[in-house]
Amino acid sequence: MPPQARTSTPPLDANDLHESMESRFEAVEEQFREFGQEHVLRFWDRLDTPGREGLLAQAERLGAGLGRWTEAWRSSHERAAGTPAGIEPLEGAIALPSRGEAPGADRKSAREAGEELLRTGRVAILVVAGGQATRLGFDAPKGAFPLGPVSDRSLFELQAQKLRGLARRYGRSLPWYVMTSAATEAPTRALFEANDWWGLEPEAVHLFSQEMVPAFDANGHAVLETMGRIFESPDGHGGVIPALARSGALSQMEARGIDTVFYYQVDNPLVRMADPVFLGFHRDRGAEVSCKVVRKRDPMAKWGVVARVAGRPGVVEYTELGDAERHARDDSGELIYWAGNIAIHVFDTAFLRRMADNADRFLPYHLSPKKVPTVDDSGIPLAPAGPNAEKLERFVFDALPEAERVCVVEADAALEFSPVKNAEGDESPQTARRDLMAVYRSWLDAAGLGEAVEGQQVEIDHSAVDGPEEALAMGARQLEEARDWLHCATEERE
Ligand code: UD2
Repeated sequence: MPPQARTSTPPLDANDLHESMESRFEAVEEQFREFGQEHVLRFWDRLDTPGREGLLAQAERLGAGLGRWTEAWRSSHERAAGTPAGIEPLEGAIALPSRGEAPGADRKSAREAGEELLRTGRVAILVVAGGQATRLGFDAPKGAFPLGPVSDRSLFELQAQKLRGLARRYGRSLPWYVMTSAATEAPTRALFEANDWWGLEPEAVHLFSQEMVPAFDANGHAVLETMGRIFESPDGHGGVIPALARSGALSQMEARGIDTVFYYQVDNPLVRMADPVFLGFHRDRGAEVSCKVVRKRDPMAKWGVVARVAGRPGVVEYTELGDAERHARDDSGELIYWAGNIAIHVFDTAFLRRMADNADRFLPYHLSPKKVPTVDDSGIPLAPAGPNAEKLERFVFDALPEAERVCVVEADAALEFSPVKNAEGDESPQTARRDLMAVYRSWLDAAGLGEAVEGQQVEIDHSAVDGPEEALAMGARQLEEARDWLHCATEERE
């Protein structure tokens, strides 16, 4: 017998195990009772040993946050619904160049400043990809969705190509921080590994997970998914800020001298990755947070708007904008609350640290109705017909009013925003592919290849060509010469 075995604690026998489990149960029961949540343990006597182990482990993990979440549910119910008081239209946004309001020289110097940040390793890329793609009805991480119009490349692969393009252009790999959740982490990691990180350096890709939180019923009771499992869902994209701190990613950025974080959502294939002009405006204007917005034309579009709330910049979610504000127009017929939030931001690392240190204060939980599987009082599974619970979510833009200075830059939706949210209709794979191809066509027009691809499906490899200037610089005079970076097909995808 090796010596260390003699000195180690002898294994617990069945009786000891039973006792230790019972004492853990008592501790958990007391903690859950304190917050009126002990009902989640009511099927304890009917669970077998592995079932009890599972529930105990979960309850012990959730115990530390229980008070915060129960209180968050209660206080959210007390907050008045409707348009926030003191809302005013946004002023001072940097307009599109086509409006002739932003001097060309300004843009040029912003681009140079942004490129300098990229060249000197001060920028990290951050994508939030922990959502469950419920509306899309896709049973895998949304980033795995096949979106390439010709190749069926996934959203993640299209983004990885853009990162390779940046590395080529700026002579260094940008670190890519990918936030997943318990719902998406394992399949996301498996996808990246199976695809050899799509040619990126594996050490430049950092997957980390957001927190999971319980959902509550109409009485503020945490919902049981099965007799032995408490229902949990990801804590919203605002969970990214505490998750960056908890996972060590934020410290890693600080240690590497990264002071600028480019943030986007996984579902927008048109994202202009680490756009140097946007990064440069952020720095030139001395902002702690910057937002890209697009002009809202349809008052019913499901985009939050960037506005001023109680004198501070903030985002008002579409569900919180009252009818009067939603439809209000100025003399020229434009919506007064026009600045649609496309969830593309730049954050200062120091700002993220400040928010993470006080996440409960700056990033409150919001409630959103959700249909969750549950059990009845006899433990029999129930499949609810409609929403039967409220999940708790943090919104990253709630941090906005805390920023010393915010810079807002208008973008052209046709070029930069076409998210994949729904299975069909607006904001679906069909519209995103259509819009992505329209962007590719505009690059091909710039390169003089527009006519040659007429009537065809097109896709461009972003790692080689990422924009009209680069398409032109390839110097291809016919399709044959563009074979390395341009893919065409005559058939339209289903
Ligand atoms: C969000 C905005 C909306 C508009 C729109 C633009 C909110 C509440 N609304 O709408 O105003 O700007 O985006 O596209 O933000 N995610 C996580 N973890 C979570 C939840 C979401 O990582 O717990 C990610 C998700 O993977 C996706 C992104 O956040 O990349 C957006 O989530 P969504 O589709 O639920 O947001 P949506 O469409 O309600």
